[in-house]
Amino acid sequence: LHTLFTILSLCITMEGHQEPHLPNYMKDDKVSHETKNLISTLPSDKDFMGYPLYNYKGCWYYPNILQAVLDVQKHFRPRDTDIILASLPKGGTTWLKSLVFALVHREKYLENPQTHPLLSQNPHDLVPFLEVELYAGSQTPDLTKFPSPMIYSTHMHLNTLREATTKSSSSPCKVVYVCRGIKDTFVSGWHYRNMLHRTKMDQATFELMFDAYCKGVILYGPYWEHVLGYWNGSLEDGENVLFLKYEEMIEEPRVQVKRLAEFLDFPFTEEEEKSGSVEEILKLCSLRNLSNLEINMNGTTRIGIDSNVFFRKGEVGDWKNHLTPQMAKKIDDIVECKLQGSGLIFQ
Ligand code: PAP
Repeated sequence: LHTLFTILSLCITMEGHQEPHLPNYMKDDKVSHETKNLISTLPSDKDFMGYPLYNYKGCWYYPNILQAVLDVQKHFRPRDTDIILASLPKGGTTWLKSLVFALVHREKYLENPQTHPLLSQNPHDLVPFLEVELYAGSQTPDLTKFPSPMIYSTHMHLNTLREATTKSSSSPCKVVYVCRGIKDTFVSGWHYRNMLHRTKMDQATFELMFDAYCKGVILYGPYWEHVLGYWNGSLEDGENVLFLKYEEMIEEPRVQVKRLAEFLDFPFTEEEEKSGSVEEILKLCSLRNLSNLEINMNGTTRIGIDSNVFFRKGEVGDWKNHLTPQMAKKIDDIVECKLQGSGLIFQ
């Protein structure tokens, strides 16, 4: 596998022909013998840069991520009170992490708001990813040291997550999912990959990535399988699965944050509402506020990713600046067809 990685990465079309900077989760150096055997039986394909992806139970993974997912399934046993935030990459993860952290811990920082952890730490370091951080590298972390409720995050499919979570809790812990229309998710992902790999990929690579989205061969994809899993989960078990849309959060942030607080059993009191607590949280977690903090401009997250790559425009409809009308129609038609009959609609 390692040789394959090296050969493929040499074939990538990029300015300067540099080796792209790769995060650990895209590598294959933490895979156990057992997982290598499993991988050899799985359907495989290549991502738009030529890196191999493997399909495990309907979802595409790079080898190290798959190893971590298997370890999560084997070892992760949350408490009933824990909260899990789920999303596809670029679906609104960073915003959701900051909002839920701010909501759950709001009483602690009333007296000294300047000590709020969101002012000195990246949201990803306050709400760790299960498979990208805690279980990465085949670790079995001690989760008992975390306070209750602990907020975790994941990009795994709901069925994969539930295989782990239903083994321990007497009641399933609450899961909040955020999703974003595929075109903006794709465009956000394109900018992210350029920043992540510290390179500037060309138009031909942009088109390859677009085709990969249309085929569904992307990390954690296909997009429609991911969103449908959580959408159906929220319909079947609305008490434990909340489905949020990034676009609705942008359009009516107050309504959506109150919905989120109620779902998590941390509702705003009348007094809090009158004193502007909802607005305070929205302001604290706003893109403008977070992206201008020193830690998010110049810091690096615990998993070694530059903090600033998580903040860009945060606009609905930025895809119009990148996709041709034909590309937009193609991807819209695919998603519409895949979501048909589900009741899930993207404007
Ligand atoms: P991740 O899954 O890798 O953590 P994620 O946070 O889901 O990424 O997506 C990043 C997008 O959310 C960026 O969108 P853009 O590329 O279209 O600009 C980023 O700007 C946006 N984002 C990050 N933080 C916020 C926030 N506080 N409010 C609104 N949008 C945000």
